[in-house]
Amino acid sequence: NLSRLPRGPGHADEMPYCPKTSPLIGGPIHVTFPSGLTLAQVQRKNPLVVRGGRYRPPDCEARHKTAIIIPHRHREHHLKFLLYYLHPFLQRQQEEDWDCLFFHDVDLIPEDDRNLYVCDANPKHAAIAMDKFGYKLPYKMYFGGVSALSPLHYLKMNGFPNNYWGWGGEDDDIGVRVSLAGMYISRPSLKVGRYKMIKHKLDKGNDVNPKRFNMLAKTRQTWKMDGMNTVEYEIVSREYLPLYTNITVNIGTES
Ligand code: NGS
Repeated sequence: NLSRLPRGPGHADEMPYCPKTSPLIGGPIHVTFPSGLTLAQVQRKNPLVVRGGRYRPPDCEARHKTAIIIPHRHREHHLKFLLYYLHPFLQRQQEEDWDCLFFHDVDLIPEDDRNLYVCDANPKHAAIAMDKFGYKLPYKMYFGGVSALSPLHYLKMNGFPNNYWGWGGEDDDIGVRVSLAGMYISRPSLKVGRYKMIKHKLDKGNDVNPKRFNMLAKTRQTWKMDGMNTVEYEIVSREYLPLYTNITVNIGTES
């Protein structure tokens, strides 16, 4: 029976694949920010999420495996709200582990269950309708907020640039890399790719980068020489917390 596969090494039990469309998926999500929310409450609401923030459906074999990467610094307050929505959202989509990478701003909350956190044949831009832009794209080439790449997509575009410091432009550079590497940007519908941003002031120590336009003009010349093949970092710590894995890296300073 092809619909039944072993659960992997160490698992004698066999389970059917989850249905192609999860029966748990609803439609729009009403996003509010409960005051006094704690991570302990989020943990209690998500008893099947295990160490490091992992989840697998308890009674079927997931068809999709996604890792959510949420770069952040001094933004635990936003992370808490994101985890509050993201864990139940992903559980309704019946996913586990990963072979697909979601790069996720810490302050964006998905507002529709049908926005599936799975990879497409091409790099996907998921955050196409944000409340602060009136639920439409701010400009045609916008690739910021939430995007999804398979490891193969990531390799083809030589990953992300390493030389953008401060605010702005890095997401545009990544969008340009997608097309320079011969790929297209896929997008969900405007109805589904909706996000609410947690309102906040500009981060301290993250000033607007005055060099970003000059750098963007040169992406075509630089993308093969700067990216995944030149990234340098040092892992400071890796903590397997109940709701997420917290990896702290030292990326040095602007040279
Ligand atoms: C563009 C920035 C992007 C940024 C987008 C939305 O102007 O990095 O605005 O910004 N590009 C450049 O500066 C070259 S937002 O309104 O979300 O803060 O993502």
